[in-house]
Amino acid sequence: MTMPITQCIIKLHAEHHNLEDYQGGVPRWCSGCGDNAILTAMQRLCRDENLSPERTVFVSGIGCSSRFPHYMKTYGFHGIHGRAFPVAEGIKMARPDLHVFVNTGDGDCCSIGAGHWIHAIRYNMDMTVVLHDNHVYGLTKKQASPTSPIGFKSNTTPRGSYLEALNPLTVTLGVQNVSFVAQAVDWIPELLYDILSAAFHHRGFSFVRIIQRCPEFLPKMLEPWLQDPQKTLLLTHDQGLTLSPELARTYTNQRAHDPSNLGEAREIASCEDPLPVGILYRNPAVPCYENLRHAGQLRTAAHIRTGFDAELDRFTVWPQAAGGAARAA
Ligand SMILES: Cc1ncc(C[n+]2csc(CCOP(=O)(O)OP(=O)(O)O)c2C)c(N)n1
Ligand code: SF4
Repeated sequence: MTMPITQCIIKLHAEHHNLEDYQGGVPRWCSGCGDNAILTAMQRLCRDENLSPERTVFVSGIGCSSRFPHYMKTYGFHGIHGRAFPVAEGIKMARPDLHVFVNTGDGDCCSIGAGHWIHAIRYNMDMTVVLHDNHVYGLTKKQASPTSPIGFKSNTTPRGSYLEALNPLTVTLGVQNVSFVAQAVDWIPELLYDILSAAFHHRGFSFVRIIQRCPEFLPKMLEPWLQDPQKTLLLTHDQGLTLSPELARTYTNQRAHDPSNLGEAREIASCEDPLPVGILYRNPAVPCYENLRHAGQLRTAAHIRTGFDAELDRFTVWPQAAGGAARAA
């Protein structure tokens, strides 16, 4: 049956989304905080992909960056410190049809949430993961995080931190079933957008580390990279990013890198100066856990109810049973 033209127009209108459709509460981040740029890029991506807000969910842990879901007008879950991944995995298992995003800080992901992070990489569920790496615990006012540079003076390391920083890229690239790893910086909006877009289009666990400015607690730290374009190494490839002429003129330090080459991705990831920006690794052939488990299939309302009833029955004490024992399942 064909749809009348008026209904078609109404449907088209209803399904087209503007930027405002994704803009939630007014962000409370400090002025100049890199989280603002990440939010803008993400809202643009949602608009350009015309994602249905009611079929999109942002999941976070705890931290300044984890306030992200409040600022998106989609579904959201501002969760428990370090636990964004298991929540997101549960959502994806129950509703594989949803677009799932995770926003996590370097403390949230690489410190208290590190165990969940490692296993989430291995499960390779289809979600876009944004690591807001500002190298510090921002929300709790300046404690060292695993990615803080050696010598960094903070409330927990008043004499300067003693250890080399953990590298989230090499860690992720070292885990079985890794399928997508990229690095962006909050101050090059064009690349930030393109990298988030590539991550979104990858089917699997897309891990994007974004080097994020925290002017409140590390005001000068990233200044050298902002001042000198030679300190940034842009990764280019026809299977990766293509640069606009303007960007290519400014950032002349470039390297052709095939994102299917895991060995080379690991080598590039271990370099911090110049800072690699682009897609390090992509392997679309890695299976997603939700597909291996056929998640979402057979999950009609009737099936869910039957399963739920059966589960409750297992623990029901039936009055007619001798001695009040639980009925055998
Ligand atoms: C179980 C638990 N432990 C500690 C805290 C305190 N806490 C809240 S946020 C945070 C660190 C946040 O740092 P990060 O994840 O890097 O995010 P940022 O604020 O820098 O964006 C800590 C330790 C908490 N909320 N819950
Ligand atoms: S403390 Fe740092 S991370 Fe938190 S909102 Fe301010 S600038 Fe951003």
